[in-house]
Amino acid sequence: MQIISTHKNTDFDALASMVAATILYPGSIPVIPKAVNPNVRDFLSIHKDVFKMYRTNEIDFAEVESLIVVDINSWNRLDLPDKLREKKGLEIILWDHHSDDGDINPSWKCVDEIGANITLMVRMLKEKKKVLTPIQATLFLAGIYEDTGNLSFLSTKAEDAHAAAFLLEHKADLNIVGKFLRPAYGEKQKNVLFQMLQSAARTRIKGYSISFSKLDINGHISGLSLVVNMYRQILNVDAAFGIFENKDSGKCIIIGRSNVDALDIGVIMRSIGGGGHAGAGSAMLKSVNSDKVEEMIRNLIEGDQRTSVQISDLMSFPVVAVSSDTKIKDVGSILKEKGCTGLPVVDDGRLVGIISRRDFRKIRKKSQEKAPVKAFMSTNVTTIDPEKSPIQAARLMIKHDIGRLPVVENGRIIGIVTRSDAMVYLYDLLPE
Ligand SMILES: [Mn+2]
Repeated sequence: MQIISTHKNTDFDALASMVAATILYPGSIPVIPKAVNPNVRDFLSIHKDVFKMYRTNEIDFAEVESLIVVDINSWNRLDLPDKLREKKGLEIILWDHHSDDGDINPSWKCVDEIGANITLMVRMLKEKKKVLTPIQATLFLAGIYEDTGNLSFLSTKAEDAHAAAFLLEHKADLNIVGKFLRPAYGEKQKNVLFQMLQSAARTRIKGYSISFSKLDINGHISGLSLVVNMYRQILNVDAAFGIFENKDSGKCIIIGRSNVDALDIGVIMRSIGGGGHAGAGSAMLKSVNSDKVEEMIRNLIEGDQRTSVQISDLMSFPVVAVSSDTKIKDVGSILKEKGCTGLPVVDDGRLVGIISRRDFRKIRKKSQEKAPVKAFMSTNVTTIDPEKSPIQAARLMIKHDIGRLPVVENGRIIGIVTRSDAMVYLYDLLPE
C-alpha cells in the first residue's frame, strides 16, 4: 500500500499537495493529520465527497510499503505512528519547498526553494499532461496564494506565478479561493492582536525598523502567524517578531515576518532552531524567557552577514572633489569628463558644499561662468557616517531627494556613496 501524508496543522498548500500526489501516484491513499487549519477544515467539510481523506485509524500501517511526504521534511511534524518510521525497507518519496535540512531520508525527492509546494507538483502534472478538474485547480491555487500571500511574499518565484496562471487557465475559481482564504480571525486571535497593539513599540536596528511584541499566552492559540502578519502590516515596520511565552509549559513560540529582502527571517529562525523563508518563519524554544529571545534576535540582526554591510564597503574613494574657488566653468568640464552628476566641494579636506548639475541652472549670464563654485553650490549638505547601512543611505537620499551622499568621518570626507551604489547593493545587481 502507498500512502500520502503531510504536516500537522495542514494548510491549503499541504492539502493541495496531497491531492496532487493522488493524481501523480494513482492508487495512493491520502492520510490527513488530525489537526488541520480551520479554513482547511471548512473547505474539507464542504468538499468531503470530492476529496476523500483518510484518518490514521483507518490505515493498517503494517501494509504500508511506500510513503509520500508532501510540504514538510520532518518526522515530528507528521501525524504518523513511530513504527512506520522504523519500518525496514519503507520507500519514501519527498516533495518539499522548505530549505532547512529535515530528518526524513527519502528514496526519491523533489525539493526546491519555491513559494509553494504545490508549484513543484504542478510542474510534474504539466509534464505528465495530467488533466485537472476546476475544483482541483481551485484547491491548488488556494495553496499557492496562501503560501505566497497572493504571490507577494519574498519567497515567491516566477514559477509560482506561472503555476497560478496555469491553474486559472484550468478554471480555478477565484470566488471560492477568496472565500476560503479569508483569514479566520476568531475571538482569541483578535484578543492577541489587540494586546500586541496596546504594547506596540518600534526600535531601530541596523537601520531597520523592527517591532518586538512579547506576550504571555495560555493554552494553544491557532493562527498566531496571521496575527503577527497583521501586526507587522499595521505598524508598517520592516520586520515584526511575536514572542509568545507559555509559562505553564515553559515553551516560547517565536513568529517573525519581514518585508525587506536583506532581513531574512528564515536565517534568523534557523539560527535559533526553527525554520522558514526570507519573509516568514517561526521557532519554538523551551526553557527560555521572552526577554532572552528578544536579545538573541537583536544580536542576530546586528551580526547578520548581509545586514552588516556598511557604507564604507560600498562607497567610492578617493573622491573627485573641487575646492570652493574653482571656476564654475571648470567644474562643468570635470563633471562632463568624469560622467558624474555632482561633486563635493572640499577645502583642506573639509567638506564645505556640494555642486550638482541642477545648480548649473542658477547660471543666468555668460559672465557668471568665471565665478567660483561657492557662489552656486549648496552648503546645506546631507552626509552619512561610514558605519551606517545601505538602507539608511537609501532612506536619506529619498528623504532629501538627492543622488549622492558624502561619507564623512571626523569632519573629513573619506568617500562618496551614490544612489546607484545603494541600488546595486539593495537589488543584488552585481555578483558578490
Ligand atoms: Mn507549504
